[in-house]
Amino acid sequence: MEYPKVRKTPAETAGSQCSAYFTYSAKIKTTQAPVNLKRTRMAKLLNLDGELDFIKDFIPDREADAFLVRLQEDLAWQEENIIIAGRKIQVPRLVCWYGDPEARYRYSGVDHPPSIWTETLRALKERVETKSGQRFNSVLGNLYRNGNDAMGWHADNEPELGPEPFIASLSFGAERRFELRHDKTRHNLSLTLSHGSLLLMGGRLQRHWRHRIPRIPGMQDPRINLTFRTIFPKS
Ligand SMILES: O=C(O)CCC(=O)C(=O)O
Repeated sequence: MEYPKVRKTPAETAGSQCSAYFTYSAKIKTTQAPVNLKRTRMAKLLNLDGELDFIKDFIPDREADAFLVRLQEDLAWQEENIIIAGRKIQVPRLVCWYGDPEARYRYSGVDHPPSIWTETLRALKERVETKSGQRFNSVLGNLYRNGNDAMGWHADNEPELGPEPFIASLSFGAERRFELRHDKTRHNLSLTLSHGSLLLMGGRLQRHWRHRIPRIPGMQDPRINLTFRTIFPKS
């Protein structure tokens, strides 16, 4: 099976040993020293397996406000049950799955045939593709109705995503904390996913790191997250 080549990171181009990079302004906390990357065009965090790129103001506020409303109203949000250790559990958020017809995705014991792209999702996909230089054939939507909705520790490492999944994660609405934990070193990173921001994940990130969106008790505001993905259908 052929996988599209993931664009080289600036660090790789420069011949560096570093495999994690941030090219945009972001405050990132690690378990070691907090790193403020505001003034650094490209910061290198050594010995971290994977690639992250954070673009805080990818979609301007006013436009992002309109997307939040439209996505909430137009998408086919559903409750979802997953199977964990043989038990059926309802996930604490609403979900939807859109994409090209071949982009069937199976995770947590549930098969996801895609709905047909809406005009809004297609337009957002094209903007994200232009920015990232990657192509996507599907998108997973998550609607966090309030701070009680969350996503537990996981990696997006299903076989149909390929060996080095490239995932573009677009956020609208309430700010939520995105936490990453390295499987072996237990190193932690945390960043705030804000309204209109774009997070790009690539390289070996899904192999070595888990991520989650923790609960914020008492918080009332909704948030929508769209993760654009490439599914490689089973041959
Ligand atoms: O809501 C988020 O930002 C995270 C979404 C996520 O981890 C996923 O869809 O796998």
